[in-house]
Amino acid sequence: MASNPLVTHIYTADPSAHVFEDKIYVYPSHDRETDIKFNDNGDQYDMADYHVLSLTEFNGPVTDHGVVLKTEDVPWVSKQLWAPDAASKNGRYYLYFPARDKQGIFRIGVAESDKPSGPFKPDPEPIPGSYSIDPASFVDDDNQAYLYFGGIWGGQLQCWKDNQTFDPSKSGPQEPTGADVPALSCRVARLSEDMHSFAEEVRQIQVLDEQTGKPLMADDHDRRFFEAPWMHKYNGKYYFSYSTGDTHFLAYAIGDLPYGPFTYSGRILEPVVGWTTHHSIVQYKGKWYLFYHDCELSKGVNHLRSVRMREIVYDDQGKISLAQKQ
Ligand code: FUB
Repeated sequence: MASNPLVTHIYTADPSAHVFEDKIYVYPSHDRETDIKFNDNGDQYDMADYHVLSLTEFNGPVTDHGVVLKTEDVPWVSKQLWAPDAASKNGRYYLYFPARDKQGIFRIGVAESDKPSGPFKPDPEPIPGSYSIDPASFVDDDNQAYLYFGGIWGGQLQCWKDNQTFDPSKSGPQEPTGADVPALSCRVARLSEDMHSFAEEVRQIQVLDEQTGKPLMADDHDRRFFEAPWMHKYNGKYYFSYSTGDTHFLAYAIGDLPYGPFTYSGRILEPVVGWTTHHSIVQYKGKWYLFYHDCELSKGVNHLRSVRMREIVYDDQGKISLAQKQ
């Protein structure tokens, strides 16, 4: 059973939810109408600003805090403000967002505010060494912050080698193939104390098969990482979750460290209406919630999505399932 969309006055997607100042704040993409035809590069996802939403109860009223950042505010951005996330550290708030730079290459920017509801003031340049899409921040119990990021095909992850070299010939719907070829995976770096840069070389994380202990392979499209990383902690374990892209699942893997390795542990959500699936997981007032999107409100238009939320539960082994009663 799906919940209602959080809001219906605008289309929203890619929800990153956090509890700040006793409320749930949701940092979504703001989808808009476009004449750009659907393609596997995601050109039709042509978003130009961000709103922030907040709520204090499941299925309760939602406040739209309005536009908190737009393309024109950011000197390095050319187009496509894709899935953002936010973090809080030492009383300040940080919005991380991917966009194409003036050369058409996806980078990740950071913008700062003194309030979770923004507005956010962007740095004039992207985070040095950042690339691809879908930043997801995670501040651990020891106050160390990490940024997970990456997405293949339209998100260009397959174009990057050694964190340095961008190969434009790999743009578009292509990725490594082969039953014995390791899949591409999400990237992670610890953030600097001021949250504006990477404090270390970007690493690739590994998702391991639960039986063999070997990394998932490129042909394993039902389980391999595609985009939409999220990190949360439950019972002292690190839960890395993500979209499998062209197979449309939300999957998760569990590890003992923020860097992984993570052992594949199953699916959180089956395919929704629409091509993309993207989510976040947050604890609020003792319950756990999955925020996700689908295209039911737009009657299946892939780039016009709506954010929803559902309660999730954990079993004795720490496995996730959707709560039966919503
Ligand atoms: O919203 C644009 C892109 O669609 C996101 O960056 C991906 O995760 C997918 O949801």
